[in-house]
Amino acid sequence: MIAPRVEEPAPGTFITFEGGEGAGKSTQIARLAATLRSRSGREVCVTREPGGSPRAEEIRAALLGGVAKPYGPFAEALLFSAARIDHLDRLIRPALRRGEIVLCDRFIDSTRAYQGAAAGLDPAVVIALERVVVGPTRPDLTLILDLPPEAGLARAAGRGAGTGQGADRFEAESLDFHARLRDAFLAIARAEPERCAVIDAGRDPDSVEVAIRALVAARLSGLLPTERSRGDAA
Ligand code: T5A
Repeated sequence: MIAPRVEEPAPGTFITFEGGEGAGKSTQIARLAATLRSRSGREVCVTREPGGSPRAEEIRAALLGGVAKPYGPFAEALLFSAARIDHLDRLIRPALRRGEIVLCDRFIDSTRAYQGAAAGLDPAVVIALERVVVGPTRPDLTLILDLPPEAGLARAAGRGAGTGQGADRFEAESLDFHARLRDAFLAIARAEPERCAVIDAGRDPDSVEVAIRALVAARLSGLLPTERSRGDAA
């Protein structure tokens, strides 16, 4: 018999970034990481899904190359889950146990939105997978970068221009698929307002960064002390 895994609450802080293609997650994660490194006094771990650990990166290459597409959304969800198990065990949970701030580019909400809402996998299956794969390791805050799909896909295409890289497995889906994704992320935010916040990602990168900093400061007290309060404490 497999004994249930009992987990102590970890002292770290887990922040995930979600949204459609090209919403600006990687750009904003890099900016927030730099801010947190200079102002929080804590270690910051930046990671992504699918991927984040060597084995999970191997699964990422297969998934984004479309290897699992012919098997359908359930099989794809199982592969995302396999990558997530390794990522959680090897990187995320150890970092949280050390008290670090973990910034993760996509996590469970991407499975809910892409394989669930957009590709049609039964929500009960998605939730069951979450329960066994993620267990209690849930984000403290999820920032959903919201953008019309046309704009996000144009950004993603612009980034790939001149690199010889075409659209990946999910970027190549129909506009209707990407519209369902956007609706799904907004529905997740409405259903879990304590965990999630929606950011208007259609603005310039500096304005989006300011909005994200304000949200992090408001939602996670003590993580981003102002210059003034740090000076007062010194
Ligand atoms: N997936 C993932 C699932 O289907 N299920 C799952 O469970 C999980 C975890 C991952 C794919 O896997 C799927 C979802 C994805 O399709 P990926 O390459 O990591 O693939 O895809 P994305 O996460 O979408 O990464 P992108 O790099 O495409 O988008 P980002 O990170 O949101 O955007 P970013 O920062 O790289 O910016 C894109 C371009 O826009 C510019 C940037 O300079 C860059 O050129 N930009 C802006 N331009 C104007 N204004 C702004 N505010 C801008 N911000 C950035």
